Amino acid sequence: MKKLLITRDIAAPVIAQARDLFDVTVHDGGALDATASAQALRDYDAILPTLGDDFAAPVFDGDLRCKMLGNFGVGYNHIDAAAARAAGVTVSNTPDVLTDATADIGLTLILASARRAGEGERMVRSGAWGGFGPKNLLGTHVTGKTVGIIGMGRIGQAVARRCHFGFAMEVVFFNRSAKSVDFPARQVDTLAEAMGADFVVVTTPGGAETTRLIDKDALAAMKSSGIFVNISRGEVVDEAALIDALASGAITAAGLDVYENEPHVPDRLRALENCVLLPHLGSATAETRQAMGQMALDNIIAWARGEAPPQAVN
Ligand code: 8YV
Repeated sequence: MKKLLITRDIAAPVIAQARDLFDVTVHDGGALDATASAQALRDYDAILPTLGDDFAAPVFDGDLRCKMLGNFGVGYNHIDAAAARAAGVTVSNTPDVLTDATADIGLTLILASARRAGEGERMVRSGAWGGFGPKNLLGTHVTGKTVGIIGMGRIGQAVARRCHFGFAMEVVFFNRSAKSVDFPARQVDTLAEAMGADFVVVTTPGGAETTRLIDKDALAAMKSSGIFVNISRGEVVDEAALIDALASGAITAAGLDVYENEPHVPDRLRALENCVLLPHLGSATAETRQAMGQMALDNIIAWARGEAPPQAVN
């Protein structure tokens, strides 16, 4: 039996199926650092890793037993897929199954940040609410506003659809290649133009090409009434510049699901009232997480049978 390492405890039915087909170890000690990943690549035939596990280029040096990484997650910026390929290791991911759940978190953050839901919750829980008031916690209207989508991939389109069909919003988007979609949405030529929308939602992949795409200058293109949402990867945004923009009032609010150095969230950010902070919940529904586990495992099974893993990325 081939040896499979699953680096976190995932849905029980997926683990049970894996145990029927492989000699399975489920790692229960949190994310793998580079030393643990390098060792795992020597000890196992296949690995089912996830976000936080360090599979940067150096871990692929030397003689590896492992030939397959079935990543749990669509984003795989924690894996150097080119270095893996060079070492003969196939990498797969889990697209599509998490698109709706992740887009729903985008809308959660648009609404929660616009309507000051975090502040309101804190007020009620702390006992500070004094009752209804015509001017209490006035937020920003969402319906009919413009949204700028940064990265019109699967998740970007799913957010845009919700904004258009659900909230009658005008959709503009910035995408590195030309893209046509089957609902009203206008592609703009510059990042700054999309940043000028009432709401900005970042849905690009992470990785070298998008690191700090949203820098100080990009944030400066936002309106002072603008609301910024990030559901992609923390490193896509210059977090310090975002904190400055929120603290100075250069932008009105933000809703974040991802951070530059997860799980570290800077004190300055946590102290700000005008942002809603979620702990990377994008795909966190029971149904979606099971589907992600199943897809990751299906790719590993295909590889074990000598077939091409359907969601291979390298
Ligand atoms: C995942 C995500 O849950 O799939 C992704 O890329 O960002 C999340 O929704 C997370 O990466 C764990 O795999």
